[in-house]
Amino acid sequence: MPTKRHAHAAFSLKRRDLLTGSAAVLAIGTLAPAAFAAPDPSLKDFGAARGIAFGCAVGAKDLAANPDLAAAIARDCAIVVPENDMKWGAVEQVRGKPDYQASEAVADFAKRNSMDLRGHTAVWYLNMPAWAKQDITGPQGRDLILKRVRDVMGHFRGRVVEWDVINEMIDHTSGRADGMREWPPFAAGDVGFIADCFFAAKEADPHARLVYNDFGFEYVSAGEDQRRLTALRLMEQLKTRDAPIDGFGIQSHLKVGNNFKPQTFRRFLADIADFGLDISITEFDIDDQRLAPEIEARDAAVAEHARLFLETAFEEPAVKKLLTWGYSNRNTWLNAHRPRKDGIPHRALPLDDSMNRTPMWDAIADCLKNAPDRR
Ligand code: 9MR
Repeated sequence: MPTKRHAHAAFSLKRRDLLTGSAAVLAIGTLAPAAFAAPDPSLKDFGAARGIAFGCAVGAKDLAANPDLAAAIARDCAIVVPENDMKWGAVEQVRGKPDYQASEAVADFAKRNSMDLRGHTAVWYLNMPAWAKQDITGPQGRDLILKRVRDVMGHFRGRVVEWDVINEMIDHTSGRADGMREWPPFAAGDVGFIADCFFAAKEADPHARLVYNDFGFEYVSAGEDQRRLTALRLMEQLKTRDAPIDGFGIQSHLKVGNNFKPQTFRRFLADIADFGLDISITEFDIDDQRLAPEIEARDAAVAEHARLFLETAFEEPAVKKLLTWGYSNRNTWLNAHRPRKDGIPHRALPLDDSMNRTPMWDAIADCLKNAPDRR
C-alpha cells in the first residue's frame, strides 16, 4: 500500500505537469496568468457543467480521523450526506434528548466548503433507537414516527437541499400482495401513512426537496422486476394523494456480475420521471465480491460496470444528483457489512485508501462529461 508520502509525491507530480502545461500555453500567449492557479479538474466541476450535482456520503468520525479524506471530498464534491449521523438511532439514543453533535459536524464541514447538504434519513425501519423499537409497534407508533420527521427536519430546516424522508419501505420478500414492507406503523396506515410522513416533512422544512429512497431497482431479476413495479405503484399512489414528493432516490449499491440491462433500467428511469419526479443516485458503490483478488483486474471491471450504469442513468434528464456511499476504499461499509470471502478489502469507490484515484474515478468523470446537459 503506498504511503502518505507517495500520495503526496503523486499529487506534486500532477501539479508540476499542470504548471508546465500552463507555462507552455502562456508562452504562446493564449491563456491569462490566472491559469497558473487552476486546480486539477474535479468531479463537481464536470457535474456542474452538465447540471448534475456530484457528491458522497461521509461520517463525522471519518472526517475527523481522516484529514486526507476530508480534503479529497472538499475538492471533488458539491454535496455531502452524513452516512449515519442523522439516523434516528444516532441522534436520539436517549428519548427526548436529541444529540445533533455528529450530524452538525458534517453540516459544518459542508458549509465551510460551500457544499450542499443532503438529509438521510428521517424514517427508516432500521437504525432506530432501542427505546423506540417497542413503542412504534403500539397505537402511538405513527405519532412517534411523525414526531421524528418533524424533529430532525425541523432541526435542520433551511439547511438541507434534499431529504430522504422515507427509506426502504419496499420489500419484495414480505409476502404482502402490495410488495411493501411489513412494518407496524406502515401496516396500520397503509400508503396513507407514507403520504403523512411527506406532509409532515413539508411542514418541517418547506424548501427541502423531499425524496423516497430505496434499493434494488438496477438489475434484471425476479425480485428487482417486482420491486420496480411496486415503486411505480407507490409513486402513483402518493401522487394521487397529492403527497409533496419531489424526487426518487435510487441507492445503486451495485455488484459486478449482476444482470444489468440498460434498456430495462432506462425504461424505469423514464417511468419515474413521468411522475414529474427528479431522480437522485444516492448511494453509489460497487461490490467486487465475485472478482478474483488481483487489484488491477478488479479496478478495471468495477470501472466498466460503473461506466455502463452511469451512461444509462445520465441519459435520463431527470437524474440530477450522483452521490457515492463513502469516497475512499479506506472507508466503505462493504468491508464490515459485505466482506469478501477472501477477507481482502473491497475496491468499491472513486479513491483508493491512499486517496489516489481509482479507474472508477475516471469512469465517473467521463460519464459526467458526456452526460447530456440538463441545466
Ligand atoms: O453505510 C451504513 C453503515 O455504516 C451502517 O452501519 C448501516 C446501518 O445504519 O447503514 C449503512 O448505510 C445504509 C443506508 O443508510 C441505507 N441504504 C443502505 C446503506 C448500506 O447498508
